[in-house]
Amino acid sequence: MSNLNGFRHIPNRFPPDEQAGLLGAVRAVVAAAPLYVPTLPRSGKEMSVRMTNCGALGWVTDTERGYRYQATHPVTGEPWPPIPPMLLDLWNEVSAYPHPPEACLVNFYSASAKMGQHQDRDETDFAAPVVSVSLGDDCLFRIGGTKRTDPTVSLRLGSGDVVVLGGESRLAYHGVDRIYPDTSMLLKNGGRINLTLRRVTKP
Ligand code: MD3
Ligand code: FE
Repeated sequence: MSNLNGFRHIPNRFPPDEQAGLLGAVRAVVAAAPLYVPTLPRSGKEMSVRMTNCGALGWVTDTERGYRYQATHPVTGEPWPPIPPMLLDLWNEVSAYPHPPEACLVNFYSASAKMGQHQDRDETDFAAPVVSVSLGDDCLFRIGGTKRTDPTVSLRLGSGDVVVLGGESRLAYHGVDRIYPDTSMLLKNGGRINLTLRRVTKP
């Protein structure tokens, strides 16, 4: 694997009872900050993933203003709700970074949703890792190197899995090729939730 130093996959980091606890916290976040339909800069093309955030800053995209972090929901104009304590605890355990995360992006995938290969580079502090939690249906995740043409590896992420993207993997291209429907009972109506904890600004 090229450029995957700093990549760590922790299968089943959260047992089923803690997954249910996290899901409850995510439902409270979504009640305060509804999922919205992100659109690509300029083209206005809708992404298939639905998004919201918690934390001081949220990652958003819309046609007019493009990719950015901001302190308020792009539709309601309200501040984002706080990051749930269970996720702050996870960050303290796995990030090896001495400052708290500022953003937690919540991605919801229906059975047909995907995320194309991209780099996460809207943050100004790449010293901190990105910490990801998967809930619900399994997905096929694919990660490459820091160049779009680098070779990629695919891996299946299941409910309760955690992925830590630090070091050289922090700027690796990555995406979600597919969802495997009906592979988890956590979400009554199926689908997948991904939570990503991020440090955005330099402390
Ligand atoms: C590798 N989310 O929100 S999580 C994203 O499953 C995103 O929703 C995917 O890519 C998802 O930007 C993948 C795992 C992940 C998150 C951030 C990364 C992998 C990463 C940052 C750098 C390299
Ligand atoms: Fe990403």
